[in-house]
Amino acid sequence: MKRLALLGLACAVVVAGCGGSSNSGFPTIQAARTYGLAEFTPGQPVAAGKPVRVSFQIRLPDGKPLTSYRHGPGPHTGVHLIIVRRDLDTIIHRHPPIAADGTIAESITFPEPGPYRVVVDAYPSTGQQRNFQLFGSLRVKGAYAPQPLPAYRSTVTVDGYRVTLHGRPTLHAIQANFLTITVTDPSGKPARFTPWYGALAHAIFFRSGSLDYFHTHVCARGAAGCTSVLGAAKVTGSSSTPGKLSVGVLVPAAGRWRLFLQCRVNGHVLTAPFTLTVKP
Ligand SMILES: [Cu+2]
Repeated sequence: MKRLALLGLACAVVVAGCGGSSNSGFPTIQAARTYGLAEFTPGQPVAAGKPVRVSFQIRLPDGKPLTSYRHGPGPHTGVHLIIVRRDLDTIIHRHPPIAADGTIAESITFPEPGPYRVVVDAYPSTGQQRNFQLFGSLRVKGAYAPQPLPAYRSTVTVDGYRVTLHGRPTLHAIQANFLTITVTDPSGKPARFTPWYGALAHAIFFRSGSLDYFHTHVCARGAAGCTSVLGAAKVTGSSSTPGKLSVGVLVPAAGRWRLFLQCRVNGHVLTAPFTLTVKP
């Protein structure tokens, strides 16, 4: 109950039309006076391993498509399309192009069968609104063997890069905290981060089971539009030493969370997943 009440509050503060969450079935056009996903494709299960065109528009409360999005440097621009398998085994994160008529489309190859949650995190340039999320789902054909959430591990190796979480702060819901994370390249040297989708690192959080979502960033020094806001709490990551990140954690509810840390090193985009426990 507490969790739901807090989430409701966060939605009311951050977003005018926080509706649109559908945990099952395909996205539908929302009722009047809320933002919604429209013209979402694919509307049918798709094959794994083949490119699929994922496309949609965001519909405004007045029924028109949203065509005006924030742009510029920094990560808080346009539309972030984040698709996770329900068991949090796979994540896809893109910032697709937006056509003049508001159509957003991206070609995506889904690696594995199963049910996926679609999160559209939008940064409109109009109104007072910061950003808001809309949700959908899609299914990739084939047998789905859900994986249990892995136990906590402090080091994850991706393509020879070692991503290590140092210390283990006690994390609480709706309280900003920081994780110190280092990344070394295959030769053991500190990684050099280069901006990807406007940030040195993206930290995408999903809660196991309910798939609640939050997203924070680490930006280059002096970058604008890098602070994530949840109700009255704010967090901005930083990186002052090569290979080292101070990653902001801010999540709406207690539980077990998957953190997908993404950064670009030597032209490589790395995705390092960590399991985190967040207390009430
Ligand atoms: Cu991001």
